Amino acid sequence: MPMLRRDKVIITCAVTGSIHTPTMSPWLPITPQEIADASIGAWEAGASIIHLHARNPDGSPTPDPDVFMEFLPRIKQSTDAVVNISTGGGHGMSLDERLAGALRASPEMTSLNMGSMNFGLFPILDKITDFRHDWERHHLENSRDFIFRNTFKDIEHILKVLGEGHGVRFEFECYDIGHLYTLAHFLDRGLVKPPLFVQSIFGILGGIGADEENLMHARRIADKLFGDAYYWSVLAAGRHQMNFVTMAAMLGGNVRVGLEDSLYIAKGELAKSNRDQVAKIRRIIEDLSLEVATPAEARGMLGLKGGDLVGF
Ligand code: KMH
Ligand code: ZN
Repeated sequence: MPMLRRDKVIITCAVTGSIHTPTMSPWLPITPQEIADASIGAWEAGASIIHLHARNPDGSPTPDPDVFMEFLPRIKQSTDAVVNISTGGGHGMSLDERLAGALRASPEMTSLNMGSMNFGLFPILDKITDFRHDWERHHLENSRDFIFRNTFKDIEHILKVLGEGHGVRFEFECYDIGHLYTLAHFLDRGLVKPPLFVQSIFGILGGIGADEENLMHARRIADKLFGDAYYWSVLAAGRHQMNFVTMAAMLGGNVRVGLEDSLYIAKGELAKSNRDQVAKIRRIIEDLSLEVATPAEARGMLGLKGGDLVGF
């Protein structure tokens, strides 16, 4: 059976996201300065790709391109990291809003979510009673009745405006096995080009659960659908983060860590920085006698346009 490609291990760090809220951790990067510093720290520790969202001063997610432009140039000046901008944005944003930052910045990579789904953040409400900001409770509560919309038309639109229009390549976010088949459909139609960077996601309520059987199944089906036309990466939410990415590295995959996906560095211990999570998985990867990819190596593997062709 054809197998996924294995070169060095690409570490992606997703430094802030739009899931967690300021009450959950004092270490969550919020301001442009904090997001830039977190990105630089993650790169110093060994991340070659930085996956980015933006936030307002109160910590709520924002699609405002002006906010992205406050931290993107700082990251570019201080690192050679690949900048990957989210097109998933945050709950409640329209598709146009979700694309605004990426269209302004014309980065080397963006995320591309491969299906519509329920995206349940509300179970976190059981663990927190006092929130620092009113918006946090609403944000979590609203997820009971929110569809994270990524229709076939939406996906085609993103492929056209960012892929064709800006030479962007994609982190294909796959929250369930069906999303792999959707990606295969776009591959069959020639609308996405190998090598694909498939991000298998485990443990989001509404998507596939964080069970090892699912990790193996995702790998098997991705091998079957994409053969050597893809690189596989894995992220898992919350306490499943480190063990799932470790298993992915052992199985020939790449890894994503960062405070977007988990606020913890060990059981019951909040991560004080994105850097610490990257350093931890880097140690594990190297202890497994695997090598971590530099940003230049990641660019070569994924066929990126280069850091000199971005719009920031
Ligand atoms: N928050 C992750 C589970 C995106 O930004 O487009 C998925 C994600 C989506 O990173
Ligand atoms: Zn994201």
